Amino acid sequence: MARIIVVGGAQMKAEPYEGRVPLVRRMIEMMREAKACGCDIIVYPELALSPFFVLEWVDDLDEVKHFYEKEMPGPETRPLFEEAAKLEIGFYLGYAEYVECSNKAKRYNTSILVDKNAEIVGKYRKVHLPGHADYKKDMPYQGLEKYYFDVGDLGFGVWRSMGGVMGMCICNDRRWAETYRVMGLKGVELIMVGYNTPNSMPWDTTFDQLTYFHNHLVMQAGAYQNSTFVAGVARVGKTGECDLIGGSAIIAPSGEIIACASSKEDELIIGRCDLDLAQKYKQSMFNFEEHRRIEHYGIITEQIGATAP
Ligand code: CDT
Repeated sequence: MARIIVVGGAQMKAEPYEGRVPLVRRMIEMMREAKACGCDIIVYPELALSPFFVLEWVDDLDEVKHFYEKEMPGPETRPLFEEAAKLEIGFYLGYAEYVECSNKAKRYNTSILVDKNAEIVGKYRKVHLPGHADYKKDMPYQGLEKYYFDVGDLGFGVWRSMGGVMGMCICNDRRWAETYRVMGLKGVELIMVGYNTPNSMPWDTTFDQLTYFHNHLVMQAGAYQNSTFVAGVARVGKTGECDLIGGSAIIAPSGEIIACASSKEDELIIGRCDLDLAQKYKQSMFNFEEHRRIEHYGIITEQIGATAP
């Protein structure tokens, strides 16, 4: 018997920021659409409750403190949880998180996995923070994730939920083989990833014409090499000078794209994911136990610092 989970990807347009309430209202509308289309879970973009504020410098981090969530759910996000419980639909939500640890402020780029009872079953904090921590004067916009966030401290977890083994990562994480492999080693069957990807990388424009290609390349490779579905969901549209690429996609363990956004607007993409297909690949081509030969790969530290011939 197939183990089907219907995944909705809620690609969302960056509108001028009006606050959480209108944003949550839009998210609820997309959640209702997803439910009407038979989805079991809906995936929202990275930092879905704020603008992509890492593009601009502020002298004092307090100036952007209203973009961080101190509690989840809080008063303005609770309606999303209530609607999810009513509709019996799960969700992945990316947001900026603020916590105090031994009187020290910590800021994370976070995602949560919420099940069909509106219970938070998993939390992930972004590990691969791109860009820089200082103001760069000659760039059209900044890429200040290292300034606004601490490196995530929860590792790449997986959770048994909604009939499968679920994993999460956030945006730049999807470019790194380790992200998928760690979850692959833990048996992941569906990886959810929200992202905000500019069509021009402000610190180096050399590869700009390849940004859309690279987006799909990494998710397709990660899916295939780790026998998992991947649902990548973008925020789209312009924030100042920065235009985001879009290209939300759901990818099968074969590496094939099974759903892809065709617009740069709010758009729901839907993938019917048979998690048993992930198991088929895990038991054959990518049976790690049978075919993976880590003891023969060479000691990684020997290669660090090697010079080119
Ligand atoms: N959000 C995120 O991680 N974006 C990076 C590019 C940042 S450029 C300001 C990405 O890898 O898509």
